[in-house]
Amino acid sequence: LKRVADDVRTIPEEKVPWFPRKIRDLDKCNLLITKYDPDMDQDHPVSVYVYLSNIARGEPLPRVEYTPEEVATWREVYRTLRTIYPDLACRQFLGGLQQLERECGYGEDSIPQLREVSAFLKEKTGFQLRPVAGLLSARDFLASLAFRVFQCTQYIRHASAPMHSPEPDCCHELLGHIPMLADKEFAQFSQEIGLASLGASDEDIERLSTLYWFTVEFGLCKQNGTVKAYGAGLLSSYGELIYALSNEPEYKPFNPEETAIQPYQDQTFQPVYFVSESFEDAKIKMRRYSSSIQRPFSVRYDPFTCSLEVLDQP
Ligand code: TIH
Ligand code: FE2
Repeated sequence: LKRVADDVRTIPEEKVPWFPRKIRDLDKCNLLITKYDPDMDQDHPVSVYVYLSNIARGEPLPRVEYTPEEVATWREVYRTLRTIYPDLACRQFLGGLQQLERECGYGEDSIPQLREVSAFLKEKTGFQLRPVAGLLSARDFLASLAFRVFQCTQYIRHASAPMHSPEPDCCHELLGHIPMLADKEFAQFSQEIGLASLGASDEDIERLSTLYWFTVEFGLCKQNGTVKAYGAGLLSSYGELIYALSNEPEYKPFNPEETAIQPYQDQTFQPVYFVSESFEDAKIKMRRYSSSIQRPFSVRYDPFTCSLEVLDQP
């Protein structure tokens, strides 16, 4: 499925894939890639609330009544992870989580609602949340980051597998991603990946989503001489967080050219993790990589109008 922008001037044979220009256009960025049927997946059942994401801009985020069993799953996930965060999570994550606990009702007793969390984030870094019914195409998911919009699942993993889920669920979004997105530098890093993806070729999208995978989802970074986790897929999985910092897997220094082509694993733990010297370093390297991606135009985000300026390269 490819939409082609008719309003981007290009030389004829170089078609630019359609991309959103304003935040409202994200209503069209909801292409689900897997028809994930939890009843068919016996290994990894989840209970699914299907809220389709064709929610017009401005409509309040839907509230979910979680069942007592679901809250019990959240409690177990929260409690076990909370005990190991101080040793294994990066500083930015711990700071964000503390703020969420103080200001946004985070704790083991209830599953935070996207509506409140979105309002919290908006104040911290300008990020906002949108509900999504399952896995999105990489192109659509990355495009939303360009507008500081984070597409979130709202259902929770099955009670039988609290320590690792092969698919994102609300534990992953709320515990893995949200504390990081409350950090200004990390929010910027995330948006820049999104901006680099707009109108990019399928091959570049593949490389950018691999980079996203090994940084935002499974990234490690050095802090005060020790390696800490900042990737959301680690910070929401007790099993993989312990494993990733156990010295058992392979570690490689983060280097976008190499990281972008590393094959990855989405059903079980990663065999390799990439370690950044610092956030600052990851951001600089990623920027250098992004600016090497060839596009017949350049984009600039206007935060006042939440829209893009698209400029033809001279
Ligand atoms: N493995 C993560 C967890 O157990 O929370 C969820 C995912 C992250 C990235 C892909 S699936
Ligand atoms: Fe994620």
